[in-house]
Amino acid sequence: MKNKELAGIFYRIADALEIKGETSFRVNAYQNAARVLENLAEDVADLAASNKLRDVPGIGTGTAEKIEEYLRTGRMKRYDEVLADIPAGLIDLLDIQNLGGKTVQKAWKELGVKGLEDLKRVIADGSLAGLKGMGAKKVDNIRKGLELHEKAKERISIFEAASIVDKLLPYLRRNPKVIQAEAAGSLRRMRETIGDIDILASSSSPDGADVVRYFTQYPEVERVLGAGETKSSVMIHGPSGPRQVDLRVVAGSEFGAALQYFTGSKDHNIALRGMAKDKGLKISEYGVFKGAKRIAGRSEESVYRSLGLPTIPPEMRENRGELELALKGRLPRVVEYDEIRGDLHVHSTHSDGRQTLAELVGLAKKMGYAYIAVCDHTRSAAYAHGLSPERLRKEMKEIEALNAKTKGFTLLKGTEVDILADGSLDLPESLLAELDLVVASIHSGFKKNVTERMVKAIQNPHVDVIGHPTGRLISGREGYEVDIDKVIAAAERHHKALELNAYFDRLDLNELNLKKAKDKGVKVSLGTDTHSAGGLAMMRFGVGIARRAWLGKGDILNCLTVEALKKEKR
Ligand code: DGT
Ligand code: CA
Ligand code: CA
Ligand code: ZN
Repeated sequence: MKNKELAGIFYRIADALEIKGETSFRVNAYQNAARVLENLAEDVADLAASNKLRDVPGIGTGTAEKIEEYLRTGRMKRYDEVLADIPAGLIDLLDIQNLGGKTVQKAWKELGVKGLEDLKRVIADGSLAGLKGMGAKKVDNIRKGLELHEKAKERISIFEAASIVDKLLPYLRRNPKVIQAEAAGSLRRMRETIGDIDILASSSSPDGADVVRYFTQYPEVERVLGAGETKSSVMIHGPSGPRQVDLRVVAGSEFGAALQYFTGSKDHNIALRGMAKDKGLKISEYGVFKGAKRIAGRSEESVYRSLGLPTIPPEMRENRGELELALKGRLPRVVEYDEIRGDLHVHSTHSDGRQTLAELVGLAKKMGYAYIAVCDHTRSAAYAHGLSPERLRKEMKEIEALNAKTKGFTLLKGTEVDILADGSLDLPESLLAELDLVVASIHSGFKKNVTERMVKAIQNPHVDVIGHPTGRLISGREGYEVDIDKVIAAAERHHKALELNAYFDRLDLNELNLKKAKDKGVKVSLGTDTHSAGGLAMMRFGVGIARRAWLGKGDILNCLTVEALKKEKR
């Protein structure tokens, strides 16, 4: 549908007129047209085709002609004219809260401000505050708006997005008018980072205004960016600042279709729409239609079923071949969140973790696990209070004592042994041989023969897993200079596993490398690398990424029973 696209164009025209100092009458006319288009249930192109555009309240002859021109030619003369003599950077400034077209106009004409960088400069040097009618208070508000604007543009970690949504969804579901509420968008697909958070709710009232109002009253809302009858955008407090959350409210009969649509990905949806077309059906956020008749839409299952497809797990919806396989009935079965029996990379107070072994047992049992592998650091990781062979032996004794008095749960004796500069390991062979699980990781010399060192570690018969194999941090460290294809090939040759470190800032290997590993038959070991009490819960992000990489139960060590896991070790 071009509705949104056209609304955006009319908003831009209104913005531009405001900057030019046009009368508010003109400006309002375009804003109203944009709002009408935004809330239009029908496809604007259908209305134009059947000559009904002028019947829509709020769309006059002039607006209708502009819409028709755009639908016909892909351009709008008025838009081009209005924007021609305004620096593009100025238009973007209008997205900033507390900064209106009139102020932008003054800043432009009197201070030469042409974009974001200029705006920051005139705020910093005081010249904006010096303009007539401005003052410190107003500028302070603009500065706050600017900070929010910059924050809102950053992608956030999946952990941060999940923390916001985990509290927001129960709040929404408490409202008696809310039938269902779910996260959609990239969060539901478990992407490693999230642009904005998309929430979908269905409501029992005829319009969604009550639910929208309730949403904007959520105590964690810092600012309401917009609120209409069926949708709203707000900024909500997150662990590291306010983040944008979009809400859509639909009727119960449309919930499945809307959830499917707003989960995306866009590419998956485009491909799905093509498949629907091939079957003579039409799919939209409102349902699946055969002619004018809606044949599906209440549940997501009904939407996929009406197209002859099984429900595709959200994490797989990236148009990477999942639809073609599903159509042939050959969609791979990806690992389920509850098929994970344990965590294979956990730190304790013996090195730099904050939980004692006994506390870890309690936390792991709460997760429903049958085992965890205690993998503390070794001596050369001095910053992490790494263990000497003697201290590791002491830890192993303690683990044995705990296991002896714990039923139905096993602490595996493990290590996260440092891979040293020459590729040798930071523990003697004899000690490595006594452990249940040896994870070998690089923690220093990120640019020094990393590939060779990892391959050498893989060749060591005692090593089971290579930890965080690329060393990248999502928040900003590029990682090792490593040829990951060579590492995967070595792991294949020696039947070793590679880690999927589930800590939200690592997610290493990433989904593309995991897919490569799976295709070569290399097994994957999931570990949260937790150092704190909340850390074990990071597993869900790891499983999400595993599902995005199409890993199944058989590809993952953590799906084995503790007996099978020990046997794997030979
Ligand atoms: P993000 O927010 O950048 O992490 O990624 P998404 O996937 O959450 O994207 P967003 O928030 O722009 O849109 C949410 C979903 O809405 C998206 O995954 C699919 C759907 N959607 C948005 N725009 C379009 C569109 O133009 N066509 C189709 N078919 N779907 C769209
Ligand atoms: Ca989104
Ligand atoms: Ca969105
Ligand atoms: Zn590590």
